[in-house]
Amino acid sequence: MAAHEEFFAGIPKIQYVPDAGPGDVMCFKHYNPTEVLMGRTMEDWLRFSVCYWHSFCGTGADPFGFPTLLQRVWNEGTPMEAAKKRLRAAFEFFTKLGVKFYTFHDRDMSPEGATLEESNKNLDEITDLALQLQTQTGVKVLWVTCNLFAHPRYMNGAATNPDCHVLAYAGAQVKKGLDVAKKLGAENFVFWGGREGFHSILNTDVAAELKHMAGFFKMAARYKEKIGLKCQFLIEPKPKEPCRHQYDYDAMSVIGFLKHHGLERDFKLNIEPNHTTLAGHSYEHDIVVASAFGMLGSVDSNTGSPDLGWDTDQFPMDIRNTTLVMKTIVEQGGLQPGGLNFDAKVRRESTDLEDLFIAHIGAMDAFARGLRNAVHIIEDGLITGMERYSSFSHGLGQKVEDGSATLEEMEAFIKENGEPKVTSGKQEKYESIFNHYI
Ligand code: XLS
Ligand code: NI
Ligand code: NI
Repeated sequence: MAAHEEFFAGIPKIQYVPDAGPGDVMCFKHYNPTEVLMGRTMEDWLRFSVCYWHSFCGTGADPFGFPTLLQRVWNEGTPMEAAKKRLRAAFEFFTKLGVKFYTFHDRDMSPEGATLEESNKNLDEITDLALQLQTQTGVKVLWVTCNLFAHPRYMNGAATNPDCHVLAYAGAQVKKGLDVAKKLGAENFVFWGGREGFHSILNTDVAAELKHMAGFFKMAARYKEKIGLKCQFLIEPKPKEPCRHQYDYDAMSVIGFLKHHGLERDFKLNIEPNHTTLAGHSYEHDIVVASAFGMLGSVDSNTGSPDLGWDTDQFPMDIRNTTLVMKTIVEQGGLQPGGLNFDAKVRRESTDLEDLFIAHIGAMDAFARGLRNAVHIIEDGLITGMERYSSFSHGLGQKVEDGSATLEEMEAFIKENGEPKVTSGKQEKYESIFNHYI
């Protein structure tokens, strides 16, 4: 077999060098994959994944400017040639970086054809190569998703399109996507409803669209069952962009939708913090909310620029944020079969090939530090204890906890005990303790 082109020549496998200096950005200073924390390796707690669409399909083009990332030679050639080169480049990158998972959309892995049959044929050919590279390297698919938002046919939505013909196309595409998930052994399958929403309420039947969306998810769940696909289904909330309003607004809206339609056993959530902040919440908010319902399945670990208010998909570098996220993840016992997927792109001004490494290494180190911090916080127990809730551990509080209390008992309790004492919320105390660990 002919030796294949090396895309990242001169970049060796990235090593853990804990005493490296501040200027050394091409090594891990905190991420030590085999180190065990609270009974699990760092690699298993973090389950990092590289995303295909930003890191291997991105060109740096934006609505105001042409491509800037001109060193991405894997994007050159016919669409099928580029698809194969891109796959080889990606696997070289995963291996050198030491990341065990990747994520992709059907249409960024292989080009869309003129017909569904042609698109499927392209996907078969490219996923044959993907399977071969997975076997050679041991890198696995964290999740697959179908791109149901880029093609013009989806301009009015996919599962919520007013035209059933379009919904059917989306269904056919998802059927193939699920087959591909099975073929490649994907651990999860994501639905991101980019155009499931509206720009004007005047031309939108919200009740009908939500019903169609639920029906669409049920079809997917049934097909998954039928083909014996074992992966976890995930919905990724986002409040807006590209739609003015999207139905999967945030974690709480999606959980409500799933429970309303009896879908809560079939789906969990893939939370992207940049979407959470677009919804007007704090960075960690939806991760905490999804986890509170036992529905945090995976994380698209990125960050936005709150001053811009767009989905800028930057690499997560803020240790406060990663600490809060990892605290939630460790407290729920990990993310498996989900993981931390870098749905993030280097800035279009970060034009060197090594910037792709620097970005991932920096973000992985930020999460490794977040993990170490979270473990310290949990082990010390100064924040997790929260003595504010102690009244629920006995007497009437206990009955409220187990759901057996009545309003009559509340009344009797107040007649006997009168006004509650004023109790300090101690916010600043906990903020000070938290800062100690950062
Ligand atoms: C877009 C979403 C998208 C999903 C996958 O904002 O983050 O990239 O993660 O379709
Ligand atoms: Ni995402
Ligand atoms: Ni996004």
